Amino acid sequence: MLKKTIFILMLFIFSNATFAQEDLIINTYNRPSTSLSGNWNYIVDPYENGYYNYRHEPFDLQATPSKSAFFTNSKQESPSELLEYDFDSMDTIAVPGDWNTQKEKLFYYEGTVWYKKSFDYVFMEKQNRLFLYFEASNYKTEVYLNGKKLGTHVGGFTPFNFEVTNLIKDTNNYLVVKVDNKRSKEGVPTLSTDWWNYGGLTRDVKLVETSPTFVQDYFIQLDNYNSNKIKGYVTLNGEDKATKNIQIYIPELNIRKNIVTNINGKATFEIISKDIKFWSTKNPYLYTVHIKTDEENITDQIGFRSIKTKGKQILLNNTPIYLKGISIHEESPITHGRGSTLEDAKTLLNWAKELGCNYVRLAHYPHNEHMVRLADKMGILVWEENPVYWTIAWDNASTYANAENQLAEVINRDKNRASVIIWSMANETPTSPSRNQFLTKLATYTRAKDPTRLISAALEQSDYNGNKFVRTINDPFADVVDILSFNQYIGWYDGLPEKCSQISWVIEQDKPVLISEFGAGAKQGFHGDKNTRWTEEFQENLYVETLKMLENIEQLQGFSPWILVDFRSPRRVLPKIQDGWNRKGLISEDGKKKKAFFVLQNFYNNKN
Ligand code: GCB
Repeated sequence: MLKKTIFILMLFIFSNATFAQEDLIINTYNRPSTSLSGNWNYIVDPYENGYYNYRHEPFDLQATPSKSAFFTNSKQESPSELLEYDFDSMDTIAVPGDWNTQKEKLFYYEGTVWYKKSFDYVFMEKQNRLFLYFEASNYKTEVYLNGKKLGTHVGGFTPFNFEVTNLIKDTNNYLVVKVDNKRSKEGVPTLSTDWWNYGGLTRDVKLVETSPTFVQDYFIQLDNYNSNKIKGYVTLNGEDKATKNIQIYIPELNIRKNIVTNINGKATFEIISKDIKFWSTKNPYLYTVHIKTDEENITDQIGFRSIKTKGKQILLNNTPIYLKGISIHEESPITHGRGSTLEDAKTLLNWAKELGCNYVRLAHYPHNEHMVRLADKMGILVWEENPVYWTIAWDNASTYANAENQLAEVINRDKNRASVIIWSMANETPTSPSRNQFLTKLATYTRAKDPTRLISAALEQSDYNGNKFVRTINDPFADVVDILSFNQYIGWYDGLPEKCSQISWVIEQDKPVLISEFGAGAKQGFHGDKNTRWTEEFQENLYVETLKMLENIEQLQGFSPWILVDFRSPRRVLPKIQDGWNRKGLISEDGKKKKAFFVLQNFYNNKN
């Protein structure tokens, strides 16, 4: 009983501490908005001196916080007044952008940085509402506008928003944001990862203006089991949300579907049409869909396709598809920091296309919205992933709530994207009863929230009945997923590439198999024989041997080798070779292709 009470109490504390994702505004991509991107003043605050008083009590919990609290953005009012900060005379940093690659001194910094932006705002219509929308901020974010706390968000890769209608002024608003990227054992991800912990307001921050009652959310997808049916829901937010007329208007299909909201502002619908042109990798057709109310006309570009599995097959529009993929980290090939722009997305996805891909694994956390929007346009299927990576505090209730919240936020954002076909729960997590329970709960939650997509996780392989040369998947979570995916590094962490020819696979699950990772490190331009580590020849040979080995897996439906481009990782310290980079890219960080790129390209070009 006591345990249960503590659990409920923790959930309560946690849910107060995080943003309630139910309020997330969908499709800010196509709504009227004002970006706050540009230069912001910042203060580096490793001791969180602007957050806690000297008794380590948070200023923002005090009835009358002192002017020392950074969120008050105070100014010295007389020459004799003691005040030990001043945002306006501080250096500036660009938003969006990580701090590590913008400021040399902050390259390895993990801790708190305060951001301040002053701005004016004039409403387009007086009666409208205004929301402050963060596309992402890594990792824990406290937001204050004009001296008032708006809330806290936890998680580095998903959007969140706060209503600011009643706080905003025509001139001289000041937005103060505390971003803390300290890693923690209970975090998602946790202490140890193999990527750079870029801190800061890594994606855009914007003001979204809406009418008093507005379209907050919608889910408009093809029915997986009836390809003449588009179905879903629309949800309104506002005082006038009940019994409101909404029209779903799709001009190209001649569809005008009128629906009426219930008391909660929600309307569900089904539309039958025999003329739907299906979205596919070969013809990524997107319809312009209008969601109209008396006050608003929200438009979105939505593709209609079905995705399901049957035995060992993956069916896109009821036709088997082989996933020719590659894994990608969200790192900019242009700035070599956290990627966030359309230009970054174009460079990465064009490389994937050049490689012959029809599929990408966006590892190991949700990437920015440009990536999935562009994948929709380019006809590239997408695996999206929750940052439940390696070891996680499986028994901690708030860790679970955090993981679920991050997943909910990315599903909310991307649930209308045709390209997104897989929600991945986790990567390389060690099996145990509490881990199995954690992941199963996440999968159940995801299925309820989005019954239209497939569930997977990057699992691990193991010896079959103690035989080192026979490999299998022995993981209870394999029974839960729709697609059986696993990472394997035979030839790199496990022997030399020639070992691949000695390995056979016994996979007992009657499910499609996707190899979520394989790879080898190579320094672009370093040459030698095929058994010399770090040479392009080693990596090339590993690809040749691995592709031969994997083709013997009867259920194999594709893979996403590790990885498109070399990426920064503090774990990778070997001088002259790694120098802080994970070298398993098929392309170097400065855009040069390695030999293995062409092995995979050739394989994909010859594969239907
Ligand atoms: C893995 C991880 C990935 C690493 C990769 C590596 O299994 O999933 O995050 O970067 O191996 O390079 O070791």
